[in-house]
Amino acid sequence: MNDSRLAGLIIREKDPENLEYPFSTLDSVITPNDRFFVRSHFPALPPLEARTWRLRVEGAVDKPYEIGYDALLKMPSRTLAATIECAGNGRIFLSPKARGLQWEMGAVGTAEWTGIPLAAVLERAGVQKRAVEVVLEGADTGEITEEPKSPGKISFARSIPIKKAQQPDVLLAYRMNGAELTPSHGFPVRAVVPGWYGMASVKWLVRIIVTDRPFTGYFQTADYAYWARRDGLPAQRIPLGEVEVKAQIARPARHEAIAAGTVYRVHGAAWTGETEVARVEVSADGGHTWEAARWRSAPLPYTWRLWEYDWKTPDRPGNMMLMARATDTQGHTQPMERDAHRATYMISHVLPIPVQIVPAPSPSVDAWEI
Ligand SMILES: Nc1nc2c(c(=O)[nH]1)N[C@H]1C(S)=C(S)[C@@H](COP(=O)(O)O)O[C@H]1N2
Ligand SMILES: [Mo]
Repeated sequence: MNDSRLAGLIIREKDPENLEYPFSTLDSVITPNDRFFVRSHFPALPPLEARTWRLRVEGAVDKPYEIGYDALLKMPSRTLAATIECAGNGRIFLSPKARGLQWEMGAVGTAEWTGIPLAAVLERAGVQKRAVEVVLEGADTGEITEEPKSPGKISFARSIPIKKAQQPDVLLAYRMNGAELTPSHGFPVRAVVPGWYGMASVKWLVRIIVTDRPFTGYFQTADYAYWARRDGLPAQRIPLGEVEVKAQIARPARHEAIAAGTVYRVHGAAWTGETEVARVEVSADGGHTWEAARWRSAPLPYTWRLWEYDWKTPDRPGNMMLMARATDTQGHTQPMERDAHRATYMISHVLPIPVQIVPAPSPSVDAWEI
């Protein structure tokens, strides 16, 4: 592996490959491929080749079939932008410290994906009436030896409801920002499930199983799930699904030094699941007062929107806390407090960004000499 490929990504773990986008470098809607975060659960990349790769479609269908790479690529394709956020993005903000990869704000990125709608691939098989879910299985396998432990060696598999699977925006993608998928991002074909947390977008896709009952596999219920409560009791494991509304500040970066008595352009991105972000607001006083940010990019379905806000910094040096919060078109606003029942995922409360106000630089020597 050529390590220059890692340039511009923070290594959270090398084996399995878990690489983070330095979110403070955000400057465009599309994240370049070599800066797109990587989240993989098993150390070995599955050795897939386009020439021999096969995708099997089976289960509650009339005509199970297998399709190769060239035949799949002959089907009508679509290209759409979608933001993918890992459900563990922002874990470093949890206190007490939560187990799992300590992602800051860069387990998220946006790409333009080209692929075949999953709906078309399913239609070819003839989905039966009893179908309720579609399981997507990757070729990668291994054993999870940390808690929660896996039942021996397993593959990466996740399901989505049949209704979601039949939406035309769910893709079996083979291109990312115009380029062939890289091995790390799921070559030759991956799922892209817009509006859902990243775990649904299964990489190295090799099998699609239409099921007549909910799938309850490891990555569906033991991991990437939370306890729903009934009568005050944890009653049921619910698989993570739709992304929750969220704004992140790119600049200032955490602990950035900012000059007193100036105007600083705060900027970042905001996104949500299957609806749209309606507004972003910024607070510099711990959430007592909020002011509207301006949009810096156009609205696009399933895609983060860049925003900015001109902050008049205080005249005196000291420590400050900046916050941004987003609201979606259904009126959901990010909560100030973390809901502890979500354990280690869905970190969508307002994230406080500490900054340091420092004295404005004194005029330089050159300036004096003029
Ligand atoms: N086969 C397979 N698919 C997978 C994973 C994996 O480990 N194996 N990780 C999932 C998770 S948790 C996320 S957040 C996204 C990350 O996609 P990326 O690595 O292209 O950014 O892939 C998902 N698809
Ligand atoms: Mo993830």
